[in-house]
Amino acid sequence: MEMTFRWYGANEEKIKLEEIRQIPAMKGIVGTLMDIPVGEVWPKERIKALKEEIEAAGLTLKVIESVNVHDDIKIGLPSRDQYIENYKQTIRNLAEFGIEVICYNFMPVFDWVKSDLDYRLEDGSSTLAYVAADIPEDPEEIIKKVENSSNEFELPGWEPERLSQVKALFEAYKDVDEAKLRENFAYFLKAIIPTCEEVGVKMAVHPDDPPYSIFGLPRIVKNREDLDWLCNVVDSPYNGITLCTGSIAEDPANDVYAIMAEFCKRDRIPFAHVRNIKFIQDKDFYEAPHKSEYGSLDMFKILKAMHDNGFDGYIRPDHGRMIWGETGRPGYGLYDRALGAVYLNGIWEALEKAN
Ligand code: CS2
Ligand code: MN
Repeated sequence: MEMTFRWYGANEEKIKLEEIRQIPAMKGIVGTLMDIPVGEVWPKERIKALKEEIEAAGLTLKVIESVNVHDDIKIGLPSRDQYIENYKQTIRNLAEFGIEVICYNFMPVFDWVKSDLDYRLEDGSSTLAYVAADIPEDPEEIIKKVENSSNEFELPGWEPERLSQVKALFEAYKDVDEAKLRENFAYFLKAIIPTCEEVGVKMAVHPDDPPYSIFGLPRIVKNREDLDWLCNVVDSPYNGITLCTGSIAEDPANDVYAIMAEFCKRDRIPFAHVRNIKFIQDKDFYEAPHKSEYGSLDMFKILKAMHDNGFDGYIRPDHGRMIWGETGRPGYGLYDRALGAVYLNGIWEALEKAN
């Protein structure tokens, strides 16, 4: 198990690599190149510069989150073949600089969706929440909502250029149901996984967040059956999962512990996001501090499922609250994620020593 921390880059955020380096037992950065438009090849010189910058700070760069998949691939347009070629080239370029895992998602139009990016907890901290009644019917409203609550930063998966065309995007998806989306996903995986096998990079799909349909859009990475489908459609250890405990558990019907155990055992989890959520009522929830007693998930049970089933990949704390007066990208402050990392490392040490 190797602990990592997501970092968006020096031009994108104020948290410094030197600060991340001071988190006890922090080993690596989960990196990205936020400014490369979706669908374009990631240039080697940019990857090289990112790696050198991170290594100069005493950290490693083995995981990328995300290389986003162009909507034309998800919709299945003729232009997808060119975008797939570009994706393969990006995989090759990343492999050249020692990248081992690429996290991505296959959600139509939106990446994650939350109703509130500044949900106040009793202790005065701020977190992200999903309250179904507060999700507007018109998807354009949710875009405005997210944009307004984050005036400082561009949020990943919410690139303004792309979302400004949200009506056209919805129109383009009108004939894409779950079956069609699955067919397009299979087409994509069959095309790229041989390249991954050749150069030694593992693909790791992030579950849908939330793991059910919203705005009438299909969702196909939402439960055990979907993950099983994924593993079988291209049966390769290079076709894996970013098991995000928070996202999977947002549907109370999902048994996050059993899913974690099964897919660790099948060696399909090269990367895990480990976070807690607290249900408010029904499926409504907020993102809680990592420690078990604050949320609805038992973090010991999650890490034990990983440990006992041979997990040896990368792990990161997921979203944290904004605490101690920190401001910035919602979910991605320094302090609470650092506390999360230390807590997860503590549980892991106990699991190792108990054996
Ligand atoms: C992340 C996702 O911040 C988050 O919610 O977990 O945005 C994740 O990076 C993407 O879905 C992966 O492509
Ligand atoms: Mn996640």
